[in-house]
Amino acid sequence: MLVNVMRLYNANFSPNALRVRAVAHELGVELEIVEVDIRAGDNRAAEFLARNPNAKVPVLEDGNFVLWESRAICAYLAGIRPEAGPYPDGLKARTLVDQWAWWQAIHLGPAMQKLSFELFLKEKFGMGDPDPTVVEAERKATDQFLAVLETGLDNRDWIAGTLSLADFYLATTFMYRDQAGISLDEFPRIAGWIGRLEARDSWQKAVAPLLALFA
Ligand SMILES: N[C@@H](CCC(=O)N[C@@H](CS)C(=O)NCC(=O)O)C(=O)O
Repeated sequence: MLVNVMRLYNANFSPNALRVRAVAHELGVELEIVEVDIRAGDNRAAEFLARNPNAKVPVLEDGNFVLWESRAICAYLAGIRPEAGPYPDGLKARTLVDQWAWWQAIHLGPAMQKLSFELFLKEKFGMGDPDPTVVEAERKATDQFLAVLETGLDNRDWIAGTLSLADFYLATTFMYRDQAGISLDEFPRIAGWIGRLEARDSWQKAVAPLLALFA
């Protein structure tokens, strides 16, 4: 029987694509990776825009079914392997995963991304000096959000109780923490949690192509 392998339109530098690769490895779902060269503008080509009019990676293609937005893609993959458990069926358990997922997408993620951009990626891509006003505001916001996450990890190894999609979503936010000068010294539970997550085979496999870019 011919098995249809799903295709992931990916960019190795992208934390949004990283979260999909990590979840796919965790689930044991095989993906055919199609690298999209963002710097060369491949994401603005008509063929790509037909798949995602936002001109962004990641995009998943499962036969004729095309899906964008990394968290939606992760939820779809988890639905293919429900027995693996990172997106539980129970209403309360699933909604807790969603709670942290939305919070990461709307609050923690943007604050930490802006800090990483100002303090690391801007220079890396030759886009000028950090803006001190943005750095100050986002550092303050990041500290407040990290305190919330620290409290959320009280008495638990994983943010929603058992390992879930939310842990992977949150973890991608921490990708450039050292380069952005985000210290976890005052957040020992976060430090323990990210250490556990980053030690997983799935994460190691997914992050390798990104680390290679900055080696
Ligand atoms: N909310 C989207 C964000 C996707 C996104 O911002 N992708 C970036 C790479 S990290 C991208 O493709 N940027 C290309 C561009 O904007 O030109 C998701 O989670 O998938």
